[in-house]
Amino acid sequence: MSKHQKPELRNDWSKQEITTLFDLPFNDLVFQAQSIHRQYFDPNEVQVSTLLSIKTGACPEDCGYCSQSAKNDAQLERERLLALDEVIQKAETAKKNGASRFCMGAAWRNPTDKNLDKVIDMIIAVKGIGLETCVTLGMLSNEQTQRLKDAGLDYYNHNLDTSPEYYGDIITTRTYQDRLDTLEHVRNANINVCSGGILGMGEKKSDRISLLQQLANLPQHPDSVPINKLVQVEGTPLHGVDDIEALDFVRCIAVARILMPKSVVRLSAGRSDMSDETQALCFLAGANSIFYGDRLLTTDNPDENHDQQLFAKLGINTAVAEHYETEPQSGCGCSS
Ligand code: SAM
Ligand code: DTB
Ligand code: SF4
Repeated sequence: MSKHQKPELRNDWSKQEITTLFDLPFNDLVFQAQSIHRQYFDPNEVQVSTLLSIKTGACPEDCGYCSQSAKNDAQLERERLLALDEVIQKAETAKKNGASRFCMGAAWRNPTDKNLDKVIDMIIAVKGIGLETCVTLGMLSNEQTQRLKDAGLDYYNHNLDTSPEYYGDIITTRTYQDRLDTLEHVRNANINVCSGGILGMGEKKSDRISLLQQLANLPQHPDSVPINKLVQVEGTPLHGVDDIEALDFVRCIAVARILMPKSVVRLSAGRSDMSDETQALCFLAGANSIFYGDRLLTTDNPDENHDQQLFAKLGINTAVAEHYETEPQSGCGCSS
């Protein structure tokens, strides 16, 4: 690949190729990731999304990481589906604070058609405020996905979470194939796919490689790839599991950027216990999106002031809307 040529998008990555990337010296890996990043994106721009839990807790699924599973013992106030005016108020605040996208999450295995009617009203109202919309509602049928598309939904978030090999240790109430099927429905309806995973759940390096391979070898790369670091919640089976080392987390971001050059890679949950320096390395490795606002779904996130200060220190601007792809810059960012 010449310096100015955009890397081809591939969907046939082998585990060996991905392992070779992981095993590169750190500086070589991050340099390669940043060089590719510059082919498709402004290196100083980050997209910001604000999250809202529109229906909290009492979820029938048994995801071992999640505060909202009825099968876990996390202390959580459960809430019914929020009223439309409350959602509008939160979205207006998010817009005022500078978010470009509003993501609404519900603790469902899948939405009922009646629930979907209410979520569709929310999507229409949030779009009316001038924000992009994303929802994460669990599994979807083809018909439900089409209804969301007709309502104007921009993104659907549905994560693979981990490797197919480790998956059964984390969730037993739905299969990996169920997740792939929902992603296929979303793709078929032409809604932008947001799909990624969680690191720091006690997985091996081979699981990280396998998760990234699954994402990169989907028929189309997800438009958005959230890389979450487990937020450990007391009362969940994964509370107390060994944390992922910061530099290993950065390596995963870099490999995601190299495998999926055109996807927006989101440095997602887990920033509250990451140093500014680790986050800066994640941006250097190709992360170009975050969740913005002091709350994720049920856990804390850095507040807006902190993120504004970090962006100012790094000279980062926030992107106004999606598809902020820029003209390619030189491969290494140098003037030669
Ligand atoms: N119930 C829906 C589902 O699971 O598809 C949507 C909401 S669910 C909370 C959305 C995603 O949040 C999960 O797939 C998982 O990747 C992420 N997540 C949940 N709890 C987390 C935690 N404690 N730390 C990091 N990520 C988490
Ligand atoms: C995603 O990948 N991460 C977000 C969003 N998609 C829905 C959720 C993170 C949840 C963190 C734990 C919580 O706040 O409950
Ligand atoms: Fe339910 Fe989603 Fe939490 Fe799993 S991740 S328990 S499906 S809310």
